[in-house]
Amino acid sequence: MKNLTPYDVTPETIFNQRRQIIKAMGLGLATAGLPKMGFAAQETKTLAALDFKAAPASDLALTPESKIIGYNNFYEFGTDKASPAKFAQDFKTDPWQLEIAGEVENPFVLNHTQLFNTFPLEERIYRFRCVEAWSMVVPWVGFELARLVEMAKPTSKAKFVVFHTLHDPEQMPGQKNKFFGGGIDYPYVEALTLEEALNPLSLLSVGLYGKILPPQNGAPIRLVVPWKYGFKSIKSIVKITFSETRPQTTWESLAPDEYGFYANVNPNVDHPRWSQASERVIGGGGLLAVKRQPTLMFNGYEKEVGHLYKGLDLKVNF
Ligand SMILES: Nc1nc2c(c(=O)[nH]1)N[C@H]1C(S)=C(S)[C@@H](COP(=O)(O)O)O[C@H]1N2
Ligand SMILES: [Mo]
Repeated sequence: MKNLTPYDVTPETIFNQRRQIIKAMGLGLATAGLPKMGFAAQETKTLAALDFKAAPASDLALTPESKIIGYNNFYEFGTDKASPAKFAQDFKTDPWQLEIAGEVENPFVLNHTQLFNTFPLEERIYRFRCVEAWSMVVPWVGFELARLVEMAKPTSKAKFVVFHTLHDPEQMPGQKNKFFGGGIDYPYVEALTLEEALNPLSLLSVGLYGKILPPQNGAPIRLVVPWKYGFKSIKSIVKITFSETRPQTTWESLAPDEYGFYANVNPNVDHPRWSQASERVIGGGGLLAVKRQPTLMFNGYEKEVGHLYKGLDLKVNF
C-alpha cells in the first residue's frame, strides 16, 4: 500500500467544515446571511430532455436539482464539492464508447447514441448517500444494470462486475495533478459482486431530473447503487469488465480501514472517524439548516437487498 499524505484522507466533512468556517468569517454570517457553503453557482446550460417511464409517486422529498448538480464528488475535477460543477463544464461526453469485456460470451461496445436507446429508460427516485453521512433524494433516469449484464452473458467464471472511469488527464485536471485529484491513482475503479449487479435496484444512469446528466454528475453514464455509500456509484464509465477475482477498488486502495469493498449503508458500523448512526439531509434551504435523521439499514432498502448479505459479518465486511 502506498503512503498516505494527510491530504489524501482528509474527511470530506472536515474539509468542508473548514471551508465553511473560513467563508463564514469572510462573509460575516449576521450581515451577509447564510453563506453558500461550497455549492457551485449554477450554470444555466440547457441539457437535453430524455424520454423515459416516469417513477411512481413517492413520499420522499426530492433534493433540489440545484444542489444535486452543484455539490458533487468527482475528484477528477477537484476535491472541493463545488469544483466539478466549475471544472467539468466543457468535459466532452459525446462521442463516447462504453466497452463490455472480460468473462462474457458476448462482449460489445455501445456508442453515445446507443447508451440512450439500447435499453428502456425509466426514472427511479432513490435515497442516495455520500460517504461522510450526507443524504439526498435524487430522481435518476437510466436502465437496470441487469439488462446490460444479461446482454453480455457472463461466463460461469464471472463473479465480479468491474467499472472503469475515463482516463484522460488532458480533460481531467485531477488526473494531471495528484494534489488537485486527491491523491487517487486513476483511473477510478469500482466493482460489485455479480449478484449485486443483477439486483433490480442497480441502475446505470444517463440522466437526472428528466434531463441528460450534467458532466459533474458523471455524464454520459454512471452507476447508482442506492443501498451503498456514494463512492460506489462510479461516474463517466468507459469500460465494464467481468472478472473471476475481486479487483482493487479506488477507495479501498486509498484507505482500506475506512472504505470497504461492500460499502453498504449501515447505522451500526461507524466510519473510523465519524458515526454513521445518523445522516444529514441535503434538502431545501441553506446547508446550515441541515436536518439530521437516523440512518436506515441498507439506506432503507433492506427488503430489496438484505438477502444478498445473509451470513456475512457486516462489521468485518464493511
Ligand atoms: N469517477 C469518479 N466517480 C465517483 C467519484 C469520483 O471522485 N470519481 N466520487 C464518488 C463519490 S465519493 C460520491 S459521494 C458520488 C457523488 O455523486 P453525485 O456527485 O452525483 O452526487 O460519486 C462517486 N463517483
Ligand atoms: Mo462520497
